[in-house]
Amino acid sequence: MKLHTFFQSGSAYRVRIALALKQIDYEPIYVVGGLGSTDLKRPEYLKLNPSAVVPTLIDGDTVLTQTLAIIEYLEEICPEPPLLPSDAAGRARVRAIAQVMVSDTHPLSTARVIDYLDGTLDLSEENLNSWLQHWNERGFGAVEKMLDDDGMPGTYCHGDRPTVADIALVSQVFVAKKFGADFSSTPNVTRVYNTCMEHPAFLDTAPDRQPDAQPT
Ligand SMILES: N[C@@H](CCC(=O)N[C@@H](CS)C(=O)NCC(=O)O)C(=O)O
Repeated sequence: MKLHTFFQSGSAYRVRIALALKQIDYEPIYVVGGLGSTDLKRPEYLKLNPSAVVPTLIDGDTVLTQTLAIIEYLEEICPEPPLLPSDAAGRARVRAIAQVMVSDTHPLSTARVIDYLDGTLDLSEENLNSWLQHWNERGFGAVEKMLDDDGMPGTYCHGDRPTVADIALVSQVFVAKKFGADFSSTPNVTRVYNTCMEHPAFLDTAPDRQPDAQPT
């Protein structure tokens, strides 16, 4: 497999974690010039990923985009260890937590959205920071309640082993930390994050441990 990736991409981090948990080897292809760079807008790359984003996973002739779809593909071709619970209600809960992070929260703090707010709409730095804080706090506030309210025991989001929910939570904590998000009012999120960061699959794939990492 080949993975188009960039160290600072929270989305690519998700797929790196899933590949590591399933112990699938891959060849990384690093974005040149960073997120939002012309490298992602080359016609050859747009053929693979029309949204001009990372990650893209190539498995033989199969081109895969969108992290949740990629992770579910990996789950189907390599079921062990499972990243989804065995029961329907559990799978729905895990997917719901993941979607609060991946679908509701992450898109509002991507490079293209920041560039538009900052460049096209000329938002002040103060208002841009307020935007980023607001949507991240809202997303993590929702996940905090989901982890708190339904009494699901365990050290991870759902029981005692990592699932897609943990992958989504950890990658978004990384994104939110870049913007200086405050996690003092989300103890469950912090607890799960700390648990995950003791696991080599989360730690070794972390942005600052990637070969393409640059000083920030
Ligand atoms: N929903 C997409 C999001 C992909 C995405 O936004 N990737 C970011 C990096 S985390 C990116 O490539 N951004 C470039 C840009 O915004 O121009 C997924 O889950 O794959």
